[in-house]
Amino acid sequence: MHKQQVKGTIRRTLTAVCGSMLAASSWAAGVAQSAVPKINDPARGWDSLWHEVIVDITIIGILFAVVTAWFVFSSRRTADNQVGASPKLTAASAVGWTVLPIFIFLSIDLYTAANGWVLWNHYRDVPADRLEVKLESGMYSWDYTYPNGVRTQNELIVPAGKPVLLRMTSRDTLHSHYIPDFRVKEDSMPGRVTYLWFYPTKPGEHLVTCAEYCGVMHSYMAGRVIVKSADEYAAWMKQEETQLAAANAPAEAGTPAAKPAAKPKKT
Ligand SMILES: [Cu+2]
Repeated sequence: MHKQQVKGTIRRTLTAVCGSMLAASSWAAGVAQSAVPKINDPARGWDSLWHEVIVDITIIGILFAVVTAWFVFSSRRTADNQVGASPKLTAASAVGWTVLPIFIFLSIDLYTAANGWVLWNHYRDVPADRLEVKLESGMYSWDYTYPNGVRTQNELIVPAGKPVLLRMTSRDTLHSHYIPDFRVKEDSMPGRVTYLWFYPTKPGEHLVTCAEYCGVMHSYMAGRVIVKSADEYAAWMKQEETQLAAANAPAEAGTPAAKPAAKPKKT
């Protein structure tokens, strides 16, 4: 009796200690996560899902090849003029041979589909801290406009370490803005705004191409994403802003000068 009471006390103490440790670790994990905002880059999820699909279909392919080879071997002719006879399956084995493969295939399909759905939601979940650029596509160019009015054509220049959101539309027909390295592709179409986002982490250049047949020059509709370091990007943007201001200056200076000329003459 006394031993049972001691055992009970030890069990309760262990449960309480383990529970406290779990609570403390999850609290610490929560604090760590909130302190450093983590960007859930869908490109990495895309890669791991692709890898998973390749592994799955390889295993299934090998499995079916082995089973088929076994059937071919076990059903081979063993004597001259042998007449084959198919074995009668019992009801249980007939159902087993039908249901089990279906169950295996459907389980893998459903599992992959569920992972694909989670990944798709990551693609739609744009980080709040981002660079937002407008894109107008047209036969045959990609025209980007930055928030400060700076424009580029066929070259999207972005800083490393910041997610980039493209809000896209088209001035003529259907195009598809495809950046293979960042695992993103989204249609741009007239009369509608679509979006995609990607996360460049280090300086480099990446191909942009149109993934929707849009006309005879479709295959020439290529561009680049140029990822610069944060400092280089800031310097480039400053230079572009200066050029933009200089280009707009004559028009702005001309506006007040035109006002007196517009005054009606006193008679
Ligand atoms: Cu196109």
